[in-house]
Amino acid sequence: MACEEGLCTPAPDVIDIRALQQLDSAHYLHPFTDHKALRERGARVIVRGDGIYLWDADGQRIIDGMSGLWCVNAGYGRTSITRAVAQQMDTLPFYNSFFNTTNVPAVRLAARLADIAPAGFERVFFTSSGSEANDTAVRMAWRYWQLMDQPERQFIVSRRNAYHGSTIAGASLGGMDAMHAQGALPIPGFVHIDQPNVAESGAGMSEAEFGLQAAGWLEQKILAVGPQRVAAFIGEPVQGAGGVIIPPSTYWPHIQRICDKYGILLIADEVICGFGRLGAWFGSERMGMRPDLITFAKGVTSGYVPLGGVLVGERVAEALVERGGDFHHGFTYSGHPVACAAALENLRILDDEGLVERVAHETGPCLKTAFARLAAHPLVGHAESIGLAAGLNLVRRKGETVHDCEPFARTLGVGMLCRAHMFDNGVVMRAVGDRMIVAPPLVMTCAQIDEMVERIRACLDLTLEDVVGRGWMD
Ligand code: PXG
Repeated sequence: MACEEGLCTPAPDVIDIRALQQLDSAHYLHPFTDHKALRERGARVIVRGDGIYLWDADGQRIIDGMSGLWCVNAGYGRTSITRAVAQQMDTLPFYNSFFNTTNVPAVRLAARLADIAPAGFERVFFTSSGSEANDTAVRMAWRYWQLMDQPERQFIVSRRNAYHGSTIAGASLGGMDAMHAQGALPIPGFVHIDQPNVAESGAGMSEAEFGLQAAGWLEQKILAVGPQRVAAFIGEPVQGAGGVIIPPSTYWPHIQRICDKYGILLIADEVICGFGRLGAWFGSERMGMRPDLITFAKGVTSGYVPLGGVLVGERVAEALVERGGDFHHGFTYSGHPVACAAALENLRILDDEGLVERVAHETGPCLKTAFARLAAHPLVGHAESIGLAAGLNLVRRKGETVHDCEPFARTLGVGMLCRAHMFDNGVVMRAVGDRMIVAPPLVMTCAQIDEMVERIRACLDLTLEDVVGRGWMD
């Protein structure tokens, strides 16, 4: 039916937007979406991207402050990735890696990833998403302990408010109450500790002290479960979807000590933090972690084609490879040649253009300075950044420290109000409650960071007018 109406052709100038929106709401179930509410509004149709910009079907140019969904690290419009993909499709669009076969891009990518990964990571297992990567890491952790003659080690410790994906294991690892509440999650054996959120829980102590205290929650959980029953702890170096929650510098080193003390595997979920987001190839390096498994997705291909995977450290690789025999796990698209070709070209771009170093030494510091300026805004209680990820808290009353700020009542939905202004004014910024976050493409220049931040400031002004007008602020 869509084709009869001419809607199969993607050229934006021939798209009847309203008709497309109607078809969208009639047929397309979007992820994490209230469809009844969406039907009223109609979805925004994004038709084109170039560099840090997107265009919608109404012709509005939008600064993509979220890199698609934390993934378009190399920016839009990279024709060399398109060419690599087309060439691979012409040569070999698909072949599987089961039954003693392999393909050229998958092998080259595995070797390239071993090159850029932290020392001791020589092997990689490919998936098509971050959720599958985390499921794979859990299955590897369980298999590892079986092979170590400790099969009772089955508990996985994760953190509240974490996001690790939407498969059954991913959603169980995640600490999102709303996801669990929709039924039968988390599955048994997945337990959670609180996140190291300074603003929320760190009152009355230094950041360094709070980092140690928050890491100590892991030890308490291990002791409560029984150390001989815990398989692994999983965490993002910096929590992304949870709201760019940057832990104190003492946190990860202490988590590492605790994992070492009890022999527990450490899984770093680098789905967001990997491939330059924090100004290093992997966030683990930046945060002082020595993980056993690293899960990745998103930035490995800059989102051009779906790909994820698990980098497997020495300890687990030795057991799985040398003693494990057949690992009964895998996906049709593990090592998909087209996805791997896209990743190889994407990694070449990140490397040749020095984008990871640029985040560390140039654009990361620019974002930090720009967000520090936003902290002076009357609505902003607290603003911070790391690499090219940043967050600010909207508050009813500012205070001397983050702990003295008075938040808005959650039910007012001030974050969503602010996000709507961003949406209308051509900048994508996410709202996590009343925390507003950005994670722009790594190609964003300092001048473009200033352009983005000035738009954000204008939208904060509009939000301020709203909340004052509604009597929500003195
Ligand atoms: N781990 C982390 C840390 C993620 O951020 C996943 C795993 C799952 O990846 P896949 O490829 O299966 O989606 C993610 C995904 C948001 C948002 O609102 C973030 C993600 C996905 C959807 C929404 O910030 N991250």
